[in-house]
Amino acid sequence: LTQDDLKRIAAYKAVEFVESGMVVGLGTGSTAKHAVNRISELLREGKLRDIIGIPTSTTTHEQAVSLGIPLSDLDSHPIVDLSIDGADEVDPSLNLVKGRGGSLLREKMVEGASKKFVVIVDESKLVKHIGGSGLAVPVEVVPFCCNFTRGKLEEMFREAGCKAKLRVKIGSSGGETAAVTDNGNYVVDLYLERDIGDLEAASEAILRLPGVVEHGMFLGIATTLIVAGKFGVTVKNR
Ligand code: DER
Repeated sequence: LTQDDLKRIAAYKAVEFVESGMVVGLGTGSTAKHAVNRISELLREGKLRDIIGIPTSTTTHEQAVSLGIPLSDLDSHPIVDLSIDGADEVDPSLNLVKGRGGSLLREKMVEGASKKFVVIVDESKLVKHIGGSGLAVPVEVVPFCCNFTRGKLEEMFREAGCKAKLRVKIGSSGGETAAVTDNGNYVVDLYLERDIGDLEAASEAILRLPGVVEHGMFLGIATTLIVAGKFGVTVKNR
């Protein structure tokens, strides 16, 4: 089984929770993509009806449009029945790191408005503590003086050996430019060497910084975790 097979197995398992008539938050990333495909398949087969999708990124919006899934938004549907999305890291308390795909703000808005949020991962995403994978905790920041904000974030987590880096992409001219989110903001990635300890305190400290829009730690939002591994797929409720 490849990693993508595991992602698809987890995604298909999550779609079993989708019932006809639901308003469903559609996640973003290579795992959530399989869930969106599966929902469209069941709609085509008539096994699901009257689903309204709330996409968490323009990428997912385009995928869902191409698959004919009826879409709406939080303005029209402020309460979402069920969201399905991947994660970059999951700790034993179902706290997540998300946003390596840059969609964390809309994901947190949709998934935070959901009665149920089912996280779908392959087993490589499981960590002992947030930031433990050595990969980054993303923070969405306004473009204005983003280096000032970057410096403040790095200082804030100095104890955890934090290196804060502005996320860049290769522009059309071949040079590096700041990556821009669906909302026109930038992303600062926090690379941590040690556990940051109290996640709630860290979350509040980050959000207090003027210039910060949102961060990619999803604390107490996920309700169900589906993990696909070489020994099968498990479902764990919070
Ligand atoms: O960027 C994101 O928030 C994605 O949902 C990420 O957390 C998981 O992406 P993946 O399923 O491609 O690993």
